[in-house]
Amino acid sequence: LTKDRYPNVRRSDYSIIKSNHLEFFKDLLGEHRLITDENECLAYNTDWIKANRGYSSCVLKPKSTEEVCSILKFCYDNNLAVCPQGGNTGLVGGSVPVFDEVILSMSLMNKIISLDETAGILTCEAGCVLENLDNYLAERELMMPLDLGAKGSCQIGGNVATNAGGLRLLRYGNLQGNVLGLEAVTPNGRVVDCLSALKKDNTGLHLKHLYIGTEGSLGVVTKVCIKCPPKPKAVNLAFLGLNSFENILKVFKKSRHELGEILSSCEAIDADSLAVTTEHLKLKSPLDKFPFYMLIETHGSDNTHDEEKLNRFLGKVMEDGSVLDGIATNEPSKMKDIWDLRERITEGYLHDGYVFKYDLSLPLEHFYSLVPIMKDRVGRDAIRISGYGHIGDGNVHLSICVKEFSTEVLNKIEPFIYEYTSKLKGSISAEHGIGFRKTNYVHYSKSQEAIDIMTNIKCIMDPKGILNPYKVYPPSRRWSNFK
Ligand code: FAD
Ligand code: 2HG
Ligand code: ZN
Repeated sequence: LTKDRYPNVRRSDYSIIKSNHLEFFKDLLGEHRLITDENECLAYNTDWIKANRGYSSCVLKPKSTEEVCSILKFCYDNNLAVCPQGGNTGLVGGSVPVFDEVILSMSLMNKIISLDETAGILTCEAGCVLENLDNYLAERELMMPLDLGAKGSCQIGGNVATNAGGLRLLRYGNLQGNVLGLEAVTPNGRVVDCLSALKKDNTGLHLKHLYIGTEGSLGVVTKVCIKCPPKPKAVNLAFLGLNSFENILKVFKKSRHELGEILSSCEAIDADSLAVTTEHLKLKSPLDKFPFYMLIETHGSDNTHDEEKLNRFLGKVMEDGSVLDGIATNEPSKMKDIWDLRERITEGYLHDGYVFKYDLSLPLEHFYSLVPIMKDRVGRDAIRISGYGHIGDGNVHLSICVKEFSTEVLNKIEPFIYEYTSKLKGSISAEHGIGFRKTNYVHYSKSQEAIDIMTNIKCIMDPKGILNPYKVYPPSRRWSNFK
């Protein structure tokens, strides 16, 4: 990992951090919230999957919106590039610097501001860790409207910035719907107060959407106001073994009809994906080996009703042969063990080698089609090729694992995989975003007009291009417009 490891990306002419800049940050934050030590900076420079690394020598940890404003105003005036960072669990290289951008870590902005228990509306700072928020709400019989494997580290601000999807989007919807309001700071240090707690507010443009899913490229999210559903009184989980992808579709369709309003999650896993958790992480599967597995979860308010409904559904899918074996449970520890088999696949894959990751939306009938195609194209060069993900949302996670990164393998995968997705009118990034890794491929999912509008918005909101440079926007558009 050297400084020139991104041969196709040139550092733009931002200022290089100097002692007078560091003096300013030290005066503002004190010496403990300014990190300059190379070893300490390393974790902030390296992403979760260890595929992206920057070399920033300046990490800043503000504790208030006012401090974020002062930092951004100073960076803007001094032409210093900035990389906002939440829990650093992003999977597309958006959360770490590409070169020496100042890292703005939001981790100390972690206070809960208020909770309206009657309406289920939480207002908190952006650096709150998702799991902490969920635990806080659970004590008050509420829950966060999203859940993902990274919940122990990811922050609500990062979730909002990426419009994270997760395991229950099918039931609770995405953050574009659940975030009622937010506060953000512009690249030149002004506060945009859209921290509305109203469910209905059609007063002109909904500016919050400039910050939801734009990956820290237009502003830094400092506070969030979010709708929180009641914590379900009854939770049930089924783990099923199946022999074909066609049967996964049949079972999903049936689950929608039979489970109706209580269906809260529907996930699919193939045998090779499950194997990374059973082999590398030594997790135990409660079922024998099958080509495919499904997790089907229900959230409801009456366990007798839900259990009866789930059992009736399971009886039907076993009787018609689409499910070969399965277990259902509502014991919390057993449900957690089953969820671990699904949620820890990303982690398990890290033990295999280098993983080419694709996070695609595809029409349901094509959800799994790329796995056999890729097995044909990449063949023996790969250690493992597998597909799993949010079947209920049409979002497949395709992983192609090789011993170590190889351009030859990459060329067998890309741009083919994007062309394929584009032809089927899918999305080249269903939930992880564009970040640094996918900027060359935006056009496979967006028209030229749409890209022009995106770029124009970036130019208006961040005319010097100091926020998260080299990311989100296609390079050709980026450089000509911003610098
Ligand atoms: P970071 O990784 O720190 O940052 C992500 C992006 O947001 C970066 O571009 C960063 O600059 C920007 N950003 C962060 N905070 C702010 C802020 N306050 N203001 C402005 N910009 C900001 N993603 C899903 O969608 N669904 C999943 O199911 C899912 N599962 C995952 C499971 C695992 C094990 C892992 C490692 C990741 C998973 N992810 C998933 C990806 C990732 O966790 C999400 O994208 C998450 O929302 C990122 O949050 P974060 O706080 O870690 O943000
Ligand atoms: C998940 O659904 C995440 O587990 C991560 O979105 C997917 O690692 C991946 O490719
Ligand atoms: Zn996912």
